[in-house]
Amino acid sequence: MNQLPNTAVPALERLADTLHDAQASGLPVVAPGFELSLDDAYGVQARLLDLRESQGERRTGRKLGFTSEAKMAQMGVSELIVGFLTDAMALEDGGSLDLGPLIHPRVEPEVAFRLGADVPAGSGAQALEAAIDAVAPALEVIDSRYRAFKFNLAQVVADNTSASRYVIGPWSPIEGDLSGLPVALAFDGEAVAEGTTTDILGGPLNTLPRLASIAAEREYDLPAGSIILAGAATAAVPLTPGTAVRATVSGLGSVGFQVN
Ligand code: OOG
Repeated sequence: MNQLPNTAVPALERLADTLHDAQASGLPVVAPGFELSLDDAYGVQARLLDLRESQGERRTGRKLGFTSEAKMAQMGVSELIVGFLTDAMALEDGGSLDLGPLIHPRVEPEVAFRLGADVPAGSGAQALEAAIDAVAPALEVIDSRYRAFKFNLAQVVADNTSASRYVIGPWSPIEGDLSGLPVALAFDGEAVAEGTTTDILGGPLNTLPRLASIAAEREYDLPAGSIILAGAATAAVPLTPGTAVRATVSGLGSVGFQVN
């Protein structure tokens, strides 16, 4: 037989394929047993994006993770990470989320930015900040493809930072530094998590230089219209069927969806 031994298939490609299949099937996988560098992990993530684009999905932006103490403490990691967003992950404000294809989804209240101009790779923090034209309250649904949400930093980067779905509320122009705004997450009208926008790196605008440096290092552009999720202000809360979910960011408004 001329069959190639398994080791001939690069382990990183196999990891990307495994994570892609887990996301599509809703069946979790065990985190890889081999040492994964952060560089390799971003490479796996880039392959996941290629796989999704080859299936017709379109990039819509980037999301940051571990930008608050609450999230770092919840997950036991301490470095900011970036993942990608696609149109297939977007839910309408006021829409519904089908839990069927998901593994163990959790939701987080966030702040989103929108780019009004192209930011070519390597443009730097000032260009990115200058290109932001609006801010909105947002919700992110994360759904680790790893069993029991158990991973280290490189493993969660490889899994596209657990990105699963996102919902954007009403856009408004940016006024002030956006710090100190109370953030609340409610299930069926009852608060389940609370924080303030200061919990996101002292203010969500402070995430932009970090995104600019990761985008420069990883050599990707951020086209006009891109959405940037600045990361959760609170710990993530597990989703249950039948729940009405709403995030409110004082001064920016609110955003919600219904879980089916
Ligand atoms: C990783 C995603 C973290 C955030 O806002 O901090 C994240 C995870 O917790 O599974 O999106």
